[in-house]
Amino acid sequence: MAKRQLNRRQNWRIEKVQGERAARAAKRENLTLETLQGGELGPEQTGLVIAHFGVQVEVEAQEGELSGQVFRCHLRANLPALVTGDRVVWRAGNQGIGVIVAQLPRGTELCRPDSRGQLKPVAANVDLIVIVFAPLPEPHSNLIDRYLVAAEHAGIRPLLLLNKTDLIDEQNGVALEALLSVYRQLGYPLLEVSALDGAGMQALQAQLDGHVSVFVGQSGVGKSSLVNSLLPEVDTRVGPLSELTGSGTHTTTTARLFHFPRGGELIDSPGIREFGLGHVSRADVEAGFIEFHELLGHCRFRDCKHDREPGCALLKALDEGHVQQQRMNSYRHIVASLPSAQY
Ligand SMILES: Nc1nc2c(ncn2[C@@H]2O[C@H](COP(=O)(O)OP(=O)(O)OP(=O)(O)O)[C@@H](O)[C@H]2O)c(=O)[nH]1
Ligand SMILES: [Mg+2]
Ligand SMILES: [Zn+2]
Repeated sequence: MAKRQLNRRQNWRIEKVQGERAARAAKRENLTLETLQGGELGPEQTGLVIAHFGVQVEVEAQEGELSGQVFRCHLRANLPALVTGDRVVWRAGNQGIGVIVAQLPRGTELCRPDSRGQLKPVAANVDLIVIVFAPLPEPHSNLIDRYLVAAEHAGIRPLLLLNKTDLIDEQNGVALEALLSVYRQLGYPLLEVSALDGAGMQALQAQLDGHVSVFVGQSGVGKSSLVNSLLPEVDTRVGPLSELTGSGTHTTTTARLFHFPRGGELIDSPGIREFGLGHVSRADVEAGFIEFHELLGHCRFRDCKHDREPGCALLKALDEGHVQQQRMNSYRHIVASLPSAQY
């Protein structure tokens, strides 16, 4: 017992020392910033984060004579993690590097947990999530469904986008058509394009005009290629697929925002391996399956898990073909992957 108390006291001391050390470091950092700026900072003004690199972000000025120009900025130590699409208050520095003073409230926020389960925003203030997939790398409906749940959870409209239609052939055509038909039946907006030969690109542009969109999806589906096709002057980096596995090679490493000449913005994001939904509840997952909406609340048991319970409205709908088997499997897969506390 005595030993444990001692440990606790020791822990407390360690935490106190570490806290003091962090505070000193933060103070030092702010001091460095002030010296860096020679104590002379421009007036506070609003800006848009168009990319971020660890401790620095790229901010586009939105006011006055600097409007439209891009500046590297440091972050004040007390600021929350900023993300592409964030609106901020910043001050220009006389050494070319500015300082972010404050983050303005986000309208929307697309989040996902990182590999350690910590929730990380992916993009802020977008109103359209474009879920990109392709014949190659092979699409996974479960990943698409996860994005749809995340979109619903964030209150952001989704658009499904099949890229690389030039690669559709006899081998993959049937499976692709089956995949598309699942989402067509659900009424999701769906476009088919090819960044390579330009097919369907005008229809895509029409959907994006005037919106703030983010391209998401597996690495290698062609998100950056689509950006280059839509905005030829941009020339963002595109990478080959792995010859061995046919999967993407994670070419884009940071989300970046681009403007459309006729209004609207587009954020290209790095491809992902998997999309964890550790931050949502079982009810959120249910709400993310739009075909469940009118069924929820009609099961015999209020806490129905839609597994094998008698009188389950979802199982009945599945039986009658109103819910597609693939989507039910996907729902179960996602729920089974939730941390047990949210189950
Ligand atoms: N055949 C064909 N290939 C395409 C098309 N669009 C992109 N590609 C190719 O797909 C590969 C991956 O393209 P990227 O644009 O780098 O893919 P990405 O989704 O941005 O990948 P990450 O940045 O890693 O997430 C490249 O070799 C492109 O040339 C298309 O419409 N048709
Ligand atoms: Mg890319
Ligand atoms: Zn049920």
